[in-house]
Parts: sequence; C-alpha cells; structure tokens
Amino acid sequence: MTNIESLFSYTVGRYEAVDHLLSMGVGAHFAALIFFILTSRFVAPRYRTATALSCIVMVSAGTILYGQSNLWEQAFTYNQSTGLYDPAQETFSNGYRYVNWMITIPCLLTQLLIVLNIRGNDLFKTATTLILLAWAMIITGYVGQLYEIESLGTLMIWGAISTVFFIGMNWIVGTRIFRATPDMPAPAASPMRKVFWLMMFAWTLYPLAYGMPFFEASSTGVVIRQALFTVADVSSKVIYGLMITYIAIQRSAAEGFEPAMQVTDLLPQRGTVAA
Ligand code: RET
Repeated sequence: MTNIESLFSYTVGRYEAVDHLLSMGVGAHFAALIFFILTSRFVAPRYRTATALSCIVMVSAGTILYGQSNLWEQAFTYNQSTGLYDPAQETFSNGYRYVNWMITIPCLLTQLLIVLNIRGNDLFKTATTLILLAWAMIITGYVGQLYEIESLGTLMIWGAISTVFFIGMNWIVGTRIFRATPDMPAPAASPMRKVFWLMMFAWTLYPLAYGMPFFEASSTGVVIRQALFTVADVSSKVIYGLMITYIAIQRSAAEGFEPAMQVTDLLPQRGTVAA
C-alpha cells in the first residue's frame, strides 16, 4: 500500500465524486484533442509543433486518467451492510501520474519555448535544462510519495528537495516569458503573460495534492486531493494548450500566414461586403 487512498472506506457520495472527477478529466482531454487537431491548420508551420505537442499531451494524460478511473473502480467494493465502499484486493496509487509527467511536462515546456520563438541552439539548451530540472522534480516527488503512509517526515523531505527543482524551473520559465513579451505582437504578448500566471497557479496545485496526507489524511482529504489533481490537470494541460494554440495563431497571423489571418479577422472574409 503506497497511497492514503487505500486506507479508508468511502461514502457513496465521496466514492462517486472521485470517480466522476477522473472521468471528467478523461473527457476534457479527449475533447481538447479533437480541438487541437481541427485548429492546427490555422497555425503557421513555424509554430505547429506546439499544437502537435498538445495533441501528444492530451492522448498521454487522457489515457492515464482513464487508467486511474478504472483503477479507482477496481480498488473498492461496495459493502451492503455498511453502505460504504471498502478497500478491495487491488490498491489505488497516484504513482502512475508521476511517471506520466515524465512525458507530459517536457512536452508542455517545449511547446512554450516554441511559441516564444526560441530556436536553434538556444531552444536545445533551454529545453534540456528545463527537462532535466522537471525530471529531477518528478523523480524526487515520486520517491517521496512512496512514503506517504509510512513516514510523513520522509514525504516532506523529498517534497522539499523536489520543490528546489520546481523553483529553478519556474525561474527560467518566468525569465524567458517576460524577456520575450516586449518583442511579441500585442495580441500574443498579453495572453503569454497570462500563461505564466496560469502555470504558477495550476502547477502549484500538484505539490498541494502531494502534501494532502500531511494536511488531511482522511477520506475527505482523498476527495480534495483528487479534486486538486483534476483542476490542475485541466488548467495545466487543456486550458494551457488552448492558450498556447491561441498565441500560436496570433503570431502566425501577425507574420502573414493567411489561414491564421482569416480566423483572427485580419483579412476580409470572402463574401463579406466592405462597408
Ligand atoms: C511534486 C512533489 C512535491 C513538490 C513538487 C512537486 C511538483 C509537481 C508538479 C507537477 C506538474 C505536473 C504537470 C503535469 C502535466 O501533465 C512532484 C508533486 C513541487 C509541478 C504540469
């Protein structure tokens, strides 16, 4: 048993809340996948990799959430006599998420650098540094969460080590965003700054979910943790991806890419009469 999820029995309401949150996450990611596929043609080839990376993130995260939702259903059985869902043979674990972040976070960071128009050697070096910091953050966090039942102290120590990498990564992300925005076209610069604050908000929810055994080790804490994960997932991947695609389209339009100019109204639509 590695996660506090397997320690408790759940009322029908709490059990279903978690089940529904996980299913909602699956739906949001696959719906967004369709959107990214359909809108990629409005993004200039120069930025299209960013949208492609969003597609990869959607499939990867959507699949893992589907697995989490199945696992949740297998990990508890309904007890007729108490009216509660009790732990079953199978144990629930959040560890799958951490492993999945090894793939999704590098994609999220790289797509950011692409819409910031960072290229060549600079792209390679910055992406490598960010990815190494992210992996260090995830691996230390993964090790820490293995101790969440056994030793809260160990959980917090690994969490603190992981946070050092997290801060380093955010520092680089923030510096690059705020250095690039003055040279970006206005309709792209403003959402770009918002992306930074969205990241700060959404990414911080993950360490809060990690620390839940410390703050509230109960079935309520489990529901709060899964709610935090869901809000974090939808914000850091789906909403973030939509904003990145929006920025990519705005940049494409400003650079004269016709399909982007059409959707952003920079070109008169065929068939409309000029006033
Ligand atoms: C951990 C361990 C505790 C300390 C910190 C953590 C940070 C996790 C983050 C996860 C972001 C995940 C994303 C996933 C997208 O698919 C590892 C929980 C700081 C920031 C963006």
